[in-house]
Amino acid sequence: MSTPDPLTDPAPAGSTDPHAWFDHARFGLFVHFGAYAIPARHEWVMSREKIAPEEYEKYVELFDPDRFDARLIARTAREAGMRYAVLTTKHHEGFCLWDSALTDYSAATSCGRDLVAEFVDALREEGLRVGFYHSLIDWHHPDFTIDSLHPLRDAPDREERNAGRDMARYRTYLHGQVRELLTGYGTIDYLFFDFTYPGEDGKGPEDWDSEGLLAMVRELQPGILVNDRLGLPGDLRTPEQHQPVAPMVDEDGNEVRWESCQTTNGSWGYHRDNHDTKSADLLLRMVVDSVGKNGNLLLNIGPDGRGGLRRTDTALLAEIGEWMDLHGDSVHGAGPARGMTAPQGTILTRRGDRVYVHLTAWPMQSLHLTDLPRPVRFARLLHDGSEIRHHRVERAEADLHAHMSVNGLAPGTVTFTLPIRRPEALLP
Ligand code: H79
Repeated sequence: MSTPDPLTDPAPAGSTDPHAWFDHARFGLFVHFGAYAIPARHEWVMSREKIAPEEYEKYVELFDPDRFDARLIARTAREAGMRYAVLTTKHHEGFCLWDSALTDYSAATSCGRDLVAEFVDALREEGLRVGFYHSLIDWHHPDFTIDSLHPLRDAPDREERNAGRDMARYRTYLHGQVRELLTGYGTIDYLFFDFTYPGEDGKGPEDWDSEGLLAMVRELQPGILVNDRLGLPGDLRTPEQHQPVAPMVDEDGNEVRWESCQTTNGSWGYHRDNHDTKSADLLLRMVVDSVGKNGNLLLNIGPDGRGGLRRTDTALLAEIGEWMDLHGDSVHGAGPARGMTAPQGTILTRRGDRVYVHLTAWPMQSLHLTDLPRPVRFARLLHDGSEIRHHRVERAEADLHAHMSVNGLAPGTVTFTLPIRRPEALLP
C-alpha cells in the first residue's frame, strides 16, 4: 500500500481506497467468544490440557449464552470510541458461532442461534464496520491432522489416527465455511485469519491452500481487508500483544498498514480466575502509541460462559470511552507527528495541521517542543478547549525556560490532550 497520510487524506468519505476507513478508525473491538468460555481457563484450554475432541463436546452441548447481547456489545464498542469490531466466528476449538450448513458443531445446534448474524446486525445498527476472525486451525475436525499444537499430540495412537485424516478434505471444509461467512452476511470489511505455524510438525500455506483461499475471499468481497496470517503478505500486519517500536515497514523499508491486538488480562477467551487486568490508562497509552506509529489497536474482550460481559471489562471500556469522547480527535483520522521528537512523558499524534501532545503524566510545569513543522498559532487543552500559554524561544534558551516553549516555522495549532489518568480538577 502507499503510506497512508492522514494529513493529506484525513477523511474516508469520497476516498477511492476501500481500506481508508480502517486507517481512519484506528481503534476496534475484538470479541473472543466460544465454548471455551465455559471451562473459563483460556481459549487454548483444549490444547493446553490435551482434552480429546469427544470430551470437549460437553462444553458445546452446554453452550446456551442467554446473556450474549450483540447490541450491548456493539453499543459498548461505539461508546468506547471504537469504529469496528471483530468476532471469532470459529476459534481453534472448531465450534462455529454461525449456522453452518457444513457442520452440526455450531451454536445453531447448541442453542438455536446464529451469533454471527446477531453480531453483524448489531454492528451495522451502531454504524460500526464488521470484522470476522476465523481460525485456520480446527482441533475438532476429524480430517485436521494431529500436529504439535493439537490436543491429541501425545496420544499413543496418533499415527494410526493421522493415517485416516485427510487435510484435503479439511481444506474443502475450511474454504466452504469461509465462503458461507462471506456470502451470507452482506459486506464484510475485515477478515482476520489465525494462524500459520510452518515447520515439520506445523501447518502452512499448502495446508490451507492460502492462495486459493485468498483469491476466493477477494472475489467474494472485493473491498475486504485480509490480515497477514495465511502465510502470505495480506493487507496488514497483526502484531499480537506487542506494540512495535516504530511504524512497521516491509523488507524495502516502506511503511505497511498494521494493527496490534491486545487483551485486557492476557487471555483472549474468558478466564474467570485471571484478574491480572491492565488499567484504562495503559490501554489508552497503547491506543495512542499505535496512532503515533501509524497503526491501529484492536482491544479484546471475552464474554463469559453465559455471554455476559465482565464487570472489569465493562468498567475499562467505559473509562476508555470517557477519554475518547473528549479526545477522539487525536485518534480518529490521526497519525504520526512525523519529524518531531516526543518530549519525555509524552506521545505525539497529528491530524491535519494539529499536533496532539498526549501527556502521560500531570502536572507538568513546562514542556519544550522542538521540530514543529510550523510555528504554533495556538495551544490548548483538548478536553475543554482552554488556552495554554506558550511562547517561542531559541533552541539554546529552551532549557532555561519555566513555561512551555515552542519552536518552529509556519502557523499551526498544538493541542494538548489531558494526561490519560487525569486529575479531576481538570475535568470540564
Ligand atoms: O485468538 C487469539 C489467540 O488464541 C491466538 N491469536 C489470538 C488473536 C493465538 N494464540 N497464540 N498464537 C495465536 C500464536 C501462538 C504461538 C504459539 Fe507456538 C503456539 C507459541 C507456542 C505455541 C507457534 C507454534 C509458535 C511456536 C510454536
